[in-house]
Amino acid sequence: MAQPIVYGPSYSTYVRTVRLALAEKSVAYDFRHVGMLQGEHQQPPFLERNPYGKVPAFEHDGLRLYETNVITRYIDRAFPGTALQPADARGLAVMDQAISIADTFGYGAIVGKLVWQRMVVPMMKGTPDDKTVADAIPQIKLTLAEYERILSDMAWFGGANLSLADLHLAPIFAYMSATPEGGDLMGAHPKLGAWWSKMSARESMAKTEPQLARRIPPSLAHGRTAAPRRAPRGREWPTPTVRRWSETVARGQSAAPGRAAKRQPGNPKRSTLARSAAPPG
Ligand SMILES: N[C@@H](CCC(=O)N[C@@H](CS)C(=O)NCC(=O)O)C(=O)O
Repeated sequence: MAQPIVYGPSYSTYVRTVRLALAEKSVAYDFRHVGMLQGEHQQPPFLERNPYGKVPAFEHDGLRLYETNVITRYIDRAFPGTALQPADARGLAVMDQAISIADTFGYGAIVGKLVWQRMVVPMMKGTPDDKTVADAIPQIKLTLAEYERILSDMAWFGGANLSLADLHLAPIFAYMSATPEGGDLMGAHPKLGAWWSKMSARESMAKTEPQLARRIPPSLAHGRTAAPRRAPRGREWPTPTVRRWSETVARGQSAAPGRAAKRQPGNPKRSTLARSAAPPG
């Protein structure tokens, strides 16, 4: 049997979820980078793998898949090793509920707004839009409160054993906890905090640590003013993670200018990453 192939950048939360599933099952795989910040996910040949222009895409023995939920379920069913889905209907429902909340409500507020403004915009020498962050906070608080309630006294999202839900949430929490707001947001939820301590210490998390973008498109970076280096109360800012990220990007930029994302005929959509990076207003 051939090794599966994962297509996408390691810094994508959804790509990391797929890689976490493979790591938890101890499945060897090929990992092919797709430069999302350069718009490669919205150009051929990636569009042949996912015409909707979203990462990740996946291939195994000629079977091509996209949509993280579909890919991770396939991985769990197709490969031997620890089951990543509960056997009972209630556990499965809890797992599905947690994943659905992340997809529908959590990702957009946490990654699309908070993480984007606090980590990606400064990385591109832009000024974070505090209003975007403030607007996202109620939705993030609701999402975390729901996770705290759903987790209840279970060890993992779905019961006594790690499940796909834990792997969907972990990459999002990893980024959120690196923002200045992350500590306070998580501090309000002790069960979630205990879950995160366990989850973030897993070997699979170390194995899938994002390799942050080496370069960003000049179209996104050009003309932006340096972000004010504010020091939120009681917190070093930028955090070591953000500083490493910014430095890596800065090195990549000076070494080799990135390619600007090109619009393709018939595919005029810009990346949501690019869209959200637009200056406020
Ligand atoms: N429903 C998709 C969502 C994947 C997704 O949103 N991926 C993000 C990166 S984490 C992406 O491709 N963003 C690029 C864009 O929207 O242009 C899945 O479950 O795989």
